[in-house]
Amino acid sequence: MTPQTCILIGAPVDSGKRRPGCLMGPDAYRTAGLAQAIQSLGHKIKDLGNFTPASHPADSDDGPLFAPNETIGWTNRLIRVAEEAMDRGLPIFLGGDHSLSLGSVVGVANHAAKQGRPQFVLWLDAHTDYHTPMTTDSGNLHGTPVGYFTGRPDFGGFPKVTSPVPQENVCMIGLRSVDTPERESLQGTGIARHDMREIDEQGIVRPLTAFLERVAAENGMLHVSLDVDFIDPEYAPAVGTTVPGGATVREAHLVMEILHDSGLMTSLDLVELNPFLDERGRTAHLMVDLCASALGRHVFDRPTRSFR
Ligand code: 4U7
Ligand code: MN
Ligand code: MN
Ligand code: MN
Repeated sequence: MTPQTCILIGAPVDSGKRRPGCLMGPDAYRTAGLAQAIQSLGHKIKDLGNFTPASHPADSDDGPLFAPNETIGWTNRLIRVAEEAMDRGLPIFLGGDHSLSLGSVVGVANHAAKQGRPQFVLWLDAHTDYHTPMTTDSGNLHGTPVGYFTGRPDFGGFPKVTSPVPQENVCMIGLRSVDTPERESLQGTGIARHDMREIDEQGIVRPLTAFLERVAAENGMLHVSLDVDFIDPEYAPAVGTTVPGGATVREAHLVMEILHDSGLMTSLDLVELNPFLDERGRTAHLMVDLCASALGRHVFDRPTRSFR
């Protein structure tokens, strides 16, 4: 990979669910040595520090959704930050819970539209996060980003999504917890959904490389959204929504290594880390190591692998 300028964007978003702690994520990544790990691979770092939500009305305790106004404030802020960062390098969004992707993905997709290039999204998660504010039972907006950036209706009060990511450009890997309304609305969409059973039976390389070949063929931009709960809680305990039966450490690294080989990734979210639930920083360190793999850390050189 040619050396990149990696733009670190601290997004201490904690409004996407009730259990607090993700706001400590950005500083945990810094403490775990994210910048140093990236620099040691020959890349440049620009750390923009931690952002705050755009001004928004106070949230009330009644209503079916948790903290919608604060999440709208974050979405407004992160769309702008993402659009600007895309002109300057490879943005890495340091979460923060997954509701930050309402902003990060819409922002990078707006940028891609300006360039006249299609936006693709690789969603590494136990969950599909395909709810809308109307279908969510929990009221937790970290379960809605894919619904939002693919242009589902009922996101009243949120910024209008002018360049929705086409369903066919979204690939989900790692799934093992999908709510009934999500399953029903995913039915018949073009969103590629690979559950853990498929990974067990076929391996993780096949769905990934098939997707990357499409990104390459269409000269697409590729946003990667890595939810901590993609990985099995045995190795990544610092997350509020643990689901057993997730990706192993090696499966997760292999995804990142192949992403690096592809040279296709143009932006990255590291989300849902709750350092309050961690064991001596091991989850934060694992996420830093995965990010390093995506940016070129390897044991031995290999013949270059082309997806074009
Ligand atoms: B995450 C859930 F009900 N689907 O809507 C919901 F199972 O960003 C979980 O992927 C959402 O961690 C998980 O609350 C959101 C639940
Ligand atoms: Mn998620
Ligand atoms: Mn999840
Ligand atoms: Mn979660």
